[in-house]
Amino acid sequence: MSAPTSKVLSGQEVAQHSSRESCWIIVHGKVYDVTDFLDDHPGGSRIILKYAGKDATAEYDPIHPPNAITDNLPPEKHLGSVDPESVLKVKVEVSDEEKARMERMSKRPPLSEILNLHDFEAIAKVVMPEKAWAYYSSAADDEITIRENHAAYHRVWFRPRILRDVTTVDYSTKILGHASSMPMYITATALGKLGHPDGELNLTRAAAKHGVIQMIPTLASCSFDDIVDATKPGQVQFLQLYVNKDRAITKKLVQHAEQRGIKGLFITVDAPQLGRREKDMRMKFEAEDPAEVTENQQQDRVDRSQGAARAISSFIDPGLDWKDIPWFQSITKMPLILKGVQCWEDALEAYDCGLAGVVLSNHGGRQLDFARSGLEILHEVVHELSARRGLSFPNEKFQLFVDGGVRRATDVLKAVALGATAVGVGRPFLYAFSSYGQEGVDKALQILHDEFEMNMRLIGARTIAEVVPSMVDASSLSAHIVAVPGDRLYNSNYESMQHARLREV
Ligand code: 173
Repeated sequence: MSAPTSKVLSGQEVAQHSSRESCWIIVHGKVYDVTDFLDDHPGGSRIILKYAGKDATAEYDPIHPPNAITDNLPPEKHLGSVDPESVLKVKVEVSDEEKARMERMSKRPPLSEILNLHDFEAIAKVVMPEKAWAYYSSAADDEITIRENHAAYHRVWFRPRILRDVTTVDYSTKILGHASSMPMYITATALGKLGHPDGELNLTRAAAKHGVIQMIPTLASCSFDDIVDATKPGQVQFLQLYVNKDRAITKKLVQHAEQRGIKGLFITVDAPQLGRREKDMRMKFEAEDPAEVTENQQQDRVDRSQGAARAISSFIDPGLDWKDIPWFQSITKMPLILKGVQCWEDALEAYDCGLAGVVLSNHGGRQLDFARSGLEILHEVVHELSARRGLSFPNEKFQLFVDGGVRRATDVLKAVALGATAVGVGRPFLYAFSSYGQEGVDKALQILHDEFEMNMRLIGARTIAEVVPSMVDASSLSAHIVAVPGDRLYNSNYESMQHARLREV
């Protein structure tokens, strides 16, 4: 950790260290000597050199975990703080593209005209910075799985019950024993500040208002403690965990989370290596100035073509194994859930290991392309665990969750009917806060509430316990070719991938 130094430097002094030979940068009012670190920066040296001698906070913030710099630089490289008045602002010319984007921002429809979760995506696509949109929306390889995640819901149809008094309906439930106003939670998504300066705090605040649970990502843009500090009394949060090769770091993080009151640990098991998200990768190439690339190629040893996510995920341990499970059980009393289970065999193993549940998920289609949808896996897991262990679902002791592709309360109700305790929703909330900040997330949650209320009545269920398997026909779920009417809203938001193109000279 940093040796606190009280030295105050002037911006002019910092500005003199603006070269590869001596490179200082300012982040959050602190000055760091990163000369020796340049070649080790996972994102390459070029981006740091752009800010040499200057304030790099705005570039640094969205794509780095908050402590990245203090954790990676030895204390003697922490040079002190800087007199803010004397700092040269990096002159960022507002590009024509950015001006056009701000213009589009000013034309957003009022929230009262946003009717469903698809609408947020349609607005986000045109008002977000291109790179941020590419990062959030991209998925693995040919993006087949991301689309299948949504399409799978079209292969399950309702068998509603009638003439039940549905004057009042209650769709609240319990997730890992904690109250939730709906059978859904806000799932973990990285790098919230790419979409909005308040990042994940938009989700924390809206979750409190609507009585839903937020899963905090390991790779949030806001610090873990800031996200926990933003809760209201009694508000429940879970933590998504990427397991570090250095288990001491993971142990510290997990125990800190438990001590701060986190109520469930969701260990990600589907990302031993980050998937190729080509839309995101192509954006990186297009953003580069060809002249600069050639000039610096020799000096830049790190392959940055796979973007910030790949760079900051290098700590994730591909060696994670079933053998590690007892260790997790020994370091925490929090319920442990595996996130990213994709077949009944692994769900069964998780149950036999004494875990609290599994998330049947393919990481929003961002990892293995042609991974099946969570909904399809759910159906199989319920069947096999009932047959092999006599379990019935939803089950309090071993809970099944699903995520990916959910846009409507009807989607959630289908998963609940098939045995899920709750369903995770990720991207729609990113799009909501990227286009409207916290109010967007509030509105998205309100839309889901309204959809639940109506659809509970229409299927004839007064409580979540009454949403049972016989209320759905899932006979086509695992048939991957079934003609159903296309979802026009979803399809018009889906942005086709692009081929490589000739450069404009
Ligand atoms: O899906 C992701 O983008 C993701 O999980 C991730 C992993 C590492 C760094 C940033 C994001």
